[in-house]
Amino acid sequence: MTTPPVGIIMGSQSDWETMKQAATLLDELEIGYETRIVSAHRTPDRLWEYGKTAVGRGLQVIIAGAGGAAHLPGMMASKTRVPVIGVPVQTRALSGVDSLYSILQMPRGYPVATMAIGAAGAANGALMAAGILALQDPALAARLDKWRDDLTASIPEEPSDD
Ligand code: RP5
Repeated sequence: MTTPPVGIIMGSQSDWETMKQAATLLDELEIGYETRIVSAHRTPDRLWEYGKTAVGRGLQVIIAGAGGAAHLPGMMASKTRVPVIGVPVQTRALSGVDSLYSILQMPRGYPVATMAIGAAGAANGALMAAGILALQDPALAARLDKWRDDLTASIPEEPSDD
């Protein structure tokens, strides 16, 4: 089976609701992806295997979402040089600030491109991945430019009561 360019991974089934936003955007931009539940704490061997094989399999970007003690994106970045985009999933206890801090503050040498908390972060993760892939793919670059132009055109100049 051919490996798609993007891996969307998440710490739990409960993260899928958020991470779906990334999948939807990749669909819109016609970018191939795979989805996996890879938990830093519950399935550490799966995380290790995914990271160890990422380059060899041909993954080009990994979008990793997790909540709470969100170690998945950082641990994945420690295991592979494939760029990791981290999505802090919103939590009930601390509103996702816990996830954000867990993902954001990486030590020198192992970067994670950290997005905003929640759904917007997941969507932006996909757009960030698209921007990286578009550097080497003119057709994708054109689709991404059009997506951005369409968004701009959809913003009204004045607010309405409807
Ligand atoms: C993290 O714990 C997951 O990324 C998830 O956001 C959070 C809660 O997981 P569940 O208890 O809902 O499976 O590992």
